[in-house]
Amino acid sequence: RYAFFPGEPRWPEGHYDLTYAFNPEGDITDEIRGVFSRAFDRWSRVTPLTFELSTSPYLADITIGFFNGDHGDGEPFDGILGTLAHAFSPPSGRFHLDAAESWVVDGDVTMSTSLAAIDLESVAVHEIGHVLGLGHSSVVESIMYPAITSRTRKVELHSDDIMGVQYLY
Ligand code: TQI
Ligand code: ZN
Ligand code: ZN
Repeated sequence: RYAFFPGEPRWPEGHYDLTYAFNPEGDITDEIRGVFSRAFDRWSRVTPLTFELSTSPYLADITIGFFNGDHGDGEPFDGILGTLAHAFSPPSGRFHLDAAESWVVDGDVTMSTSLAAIDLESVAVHEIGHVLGLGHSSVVESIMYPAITSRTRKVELHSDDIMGVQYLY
């Protein structure tokens, strides 16, 4: 079953039109932009929330960036596998991905040459769940279940994810 962060933090009512931006240090391709756009769409279809791409990471509600190792928030990345990404509970909007992973973008492996490749869209849909206030679910088929397999694509929200996010919004 779905879960929330302690205290059930969420984006406040009246602030449902959220913006997101990519950290300017990254090399964000149109394919990567497409992956995030689709991932946000999956959540906006089942909630009153909307997500619009902004060019300013200073003004955006949600900031997305790829980082290596220690990147200044006390939760360093660890290279290939281990931690892949993390996102903080609302209203932080910080969403970081480990640049050391070989991310699969639209079925193609990019950014490195490891055998253990992780589907970027699957991780994006999961982390956006955290950005919106969802914790981990015990339902194995849900997006918020805390397990992922190399090269596996799991991007469709399960009714458990939808019930969780609709409780918040
Ligand atoms: N990162 C963990 C995660 O996003 C970070 C984390 C651990 C966390 N416990 C948390 C975040 C509690 C919020 C609340 O779950 S990860 C998966 C999954 C990771 C894991 O890199 O291990 C996905 C990133 F679900 F497959 F395990 C993305 Cl999809
Ligand atoms: Zn971080
Ligand atoms: Zn998680």
